Formats: sequence, C-alpha cells, structure tokens
Amino acid sequence: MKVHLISGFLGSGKTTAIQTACKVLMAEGLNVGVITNDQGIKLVDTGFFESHSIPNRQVINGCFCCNYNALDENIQSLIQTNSPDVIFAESVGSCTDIVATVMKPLLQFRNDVTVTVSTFVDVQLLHMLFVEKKHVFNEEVQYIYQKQLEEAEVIVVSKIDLADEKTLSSVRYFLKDQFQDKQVIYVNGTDDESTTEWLDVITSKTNHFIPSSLDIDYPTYGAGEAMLAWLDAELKIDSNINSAQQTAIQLAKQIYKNVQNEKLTIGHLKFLIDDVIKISYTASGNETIVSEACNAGAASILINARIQTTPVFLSSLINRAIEQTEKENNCIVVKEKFTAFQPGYPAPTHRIMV
Ligand SMILES: Nc1nc2c(ncn2[C@@H]2O[C@H](COP(=O)(O)OP(=O)(O)O)[C@@H](O)[C@H]2O)c(=O)[nH]1
Ligand SMILES: [Mg+2]
Repeated sequence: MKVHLISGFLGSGKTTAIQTACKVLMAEGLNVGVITNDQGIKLVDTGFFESHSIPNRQVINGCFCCNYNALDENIQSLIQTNSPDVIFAESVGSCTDIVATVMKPLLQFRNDVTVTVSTFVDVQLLHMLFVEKKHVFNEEVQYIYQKQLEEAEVIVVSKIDLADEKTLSSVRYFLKDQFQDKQVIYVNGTDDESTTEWLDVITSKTNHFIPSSLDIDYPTYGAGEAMLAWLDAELKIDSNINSAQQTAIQLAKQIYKNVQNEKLTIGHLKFLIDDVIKISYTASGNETIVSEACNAGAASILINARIQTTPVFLSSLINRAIEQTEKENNCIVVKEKFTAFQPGYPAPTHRIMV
C-alpha cells in the first residue's frame, strides 16, 4: 500500500489535487482513501469526498505529527473497511518536519507501506515570496514555508493555469538554482491529465531513498504557527425576501474586504454555503466561486479562516462583517458555532532524525 503524504502551505492546492487524483485512480479501478488534517472541527473540504463516495477520515485538533497515533489508527481503519491501494494524507498547511515525524515513523512502525512526501506550492505565491521578495508573511511564517520546500521529496508547483509564462519561467529558474536536488513537477490540480503527471512520479517511488530529516529550529517553527489564527464558524442566515444565499455570498465578500482593509495575510479563507456554493481566497489573491446562488429563505454558511493575526482580532473582524451584512440586508445571522484559536506548540509523538 502507498501512503502519499501531502504537505504544503495553506491554500497551495493540496485538497484540489488529491480530489482530482482520487477520481483518476478510481477510474483505473484502484481503491483510494483520504485522511485530512486540520485544526478545526467541521471542514469545508470533507463534503467533496463524501459526495464522491471516497472513504475519508479526519485527524482533528492538531497536526499529524502531534497526533501520530490518531493518523495510524485512521490508516488502520481505512485498511479494514476499504483495503485501499493508495492513501493520501493531507497535513495541516502550517505544519512541517513531516519526514522526521510522520514519514520515518510510518516506515519504522508499519512494514506494509511505501511512503512519499510531496510539498505543494502555489506558483504565484512562490513567485511573490522568492522572486519578487515581497514580505507577504512574517519572518517565522516564511520559515515554515521554506522548511516545507526543503524537506520535499517532490515539489509540486500548483495552479500553473493561473500563471503567465514569465512568472513560470522565473519560478523554474529559482527552483533549479535553489533546489537542484529536488524533483519538481508543474501541475494544474483541477486537470486530470496534469495531475496524472504528479501521480506517475509518486507512484513510481520506492523507499530506497528516504529524504533527510530537517534541521529545524522548533521555537521559530512554533512562533510561526502561533502567528496564524484559525477560525471555524457555522452561521445561519434568515431572509424574509428569499435572498439568504445571496446574502451569504455578500457576507463572505464583506469578510474578505475587511481582511484586505486590515492588510492581513490570508493562509486560506473558505466558505461553504448550503453545502453547494464554495468560495475560496488564498494568499496569492485569487477568488474562486463554485456554483450560483438560488432563492432561499434561509442559508447555512460554514467558514474556515486561517489568517495571519490573533484569534481575538479575527473574531472581531468577522463579527463586524456580520453586523454590516445584517444592517445592509435587514436579515438575522445566527451563530450556531464560532471558535477561534491558535495552533498549539508543535510537540511530535515521534521524531526520527536518522
Ligand atoms: N485554477 C486553479 N485553482 C486551483 C488549483 N489548485 C487549487 N486551486 C484553488 O485554490 C484554492 C485552494 O485550494 P485547496 O486545494 O483547497 O488548497 P489546500 O489548502 O492546499 O488544500 C481553491 O479555491 C482551489 O479551487 C489549480 O491547479 N488551478
Ligand atoms: Mg486542504
């Protein structure tokens, strides 16, 4: 069985590529399983796997490395219920050091697996950070980004369909120059053929070569994680003019506007309205809206926000957007769930350096 560990910063395209890869592999008759990992409770992304009957599990309340036993139990549970040929395990976007804390422990404690590590990077964000040298993130957050690249077995440069030739060629030059020992693949994770190129590479990997464990400073890594606020909310909007979904979209845009006005850096900002409308923003500034609004007297909106600020500030910013939306639309927004927090200090269950 293959376990593909998928690392990479928030919003870099991990889930999208996993979804496409699952469709491709299932069409070939293979059994797949997915383990997602986030720090919140209910996630915008899990709905896709459910609706495509892709067996999936979640490791919640912390990253794989700090919850290694939960990851292992989920692998076991997928094996028992579904005998997967391939498992994709997507780690939290602000996590790194997974070669030492996840890959090597899996190889040591399980004798039935081949493990690969791919690190996803959004081509436009990589360009902004390393070619234009823009200060998108605080130093400590950029440290995590850098470490994710350093430990990759395969670097997957994603969203190439959104980049122009000039951006692509300077990113190619940068990676050739700085990461000459890495295998680098350029993909559009929404496209089957392009994603298959990545799949072919990781499928052919054996564990004869295992990447080195990272040389990493945990206090800096911990400080970087603590600079990101995580907010998960489930809201209900009631409208007496049947425009609850439109209002929900307006609320999502208002939240994004408030984040921009405060000049905060987005890890990711995702909204799911009535399980069908998906709106997503990332650090490179792209907005994706999937599906159109229809008339409805009530709408549910799920928010997953990972943003460089404090949980208190993020909460107040979202509360402000809610009040603005209520006033402008003469509607009521009920907060069914609302939690904001910072990831805890990374404390891996195992850390294998050799
Ligand atoms: N155009 C385009 N959009 C992408 C691609 N990969 C991801 N996205 C979009 O980028 C956003 C973040 O992607 P996601 O897979 O959720 O990133 P994750 O946080 O790394 O799992 C979503 O809005 C995706 O639709 C890609 O290859 N091309
Ligand atoms: Mg994801």
